[in-house]
Amino acid sequence: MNVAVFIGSESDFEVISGGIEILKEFGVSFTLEVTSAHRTPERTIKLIQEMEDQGVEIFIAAAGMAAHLGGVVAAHTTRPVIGIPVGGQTLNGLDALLSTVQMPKGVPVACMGIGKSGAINAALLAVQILSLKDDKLAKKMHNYREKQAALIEKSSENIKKKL
Ligand code: RP5
Repeated sequence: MNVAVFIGSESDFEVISGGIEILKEFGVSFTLEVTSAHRTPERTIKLIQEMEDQGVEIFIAAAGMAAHLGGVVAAHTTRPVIGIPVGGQTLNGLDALLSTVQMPKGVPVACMGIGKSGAINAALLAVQILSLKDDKLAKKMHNYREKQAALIEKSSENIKKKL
């Protein structure tokens, strides 16, 4: 198992599903658990230990509102933790963004942007970290970037046709 994805609530799943698709696309082995820093604190800590025992190298933590899941995970592992602030509540994710990004010094969480783009970037960042020691994955990432660039060039041609 390479990556453990923790979400604070089942309601977060829809937001992070794009990131899950990326992990699948790149063939990264992962597991997903719903676990909450405040509703199931013991379970969260137990899961971190279990994931480490299974060889998980990177944790992804997605939560909304006072999003302390990333910070709690980071407090219990020295492996990289990527945080995704989930929006959709009263403050549209600004609360979760600040909670995730403003970790006091000493225990970092690599905070992505709010919501669906953040979830996709979290998965891509995880792939990039794993690529450091996996040439096949690095090649896949290179191809992914090339495809993205080709799409932008195609868009440019499409728009020009409309002018
Ligand atoms: C957070 O509170 C979760 O990560 C979720 O984003 C938010 C709302 O949770 P639910 O009330 O939908 O379970 O803990």
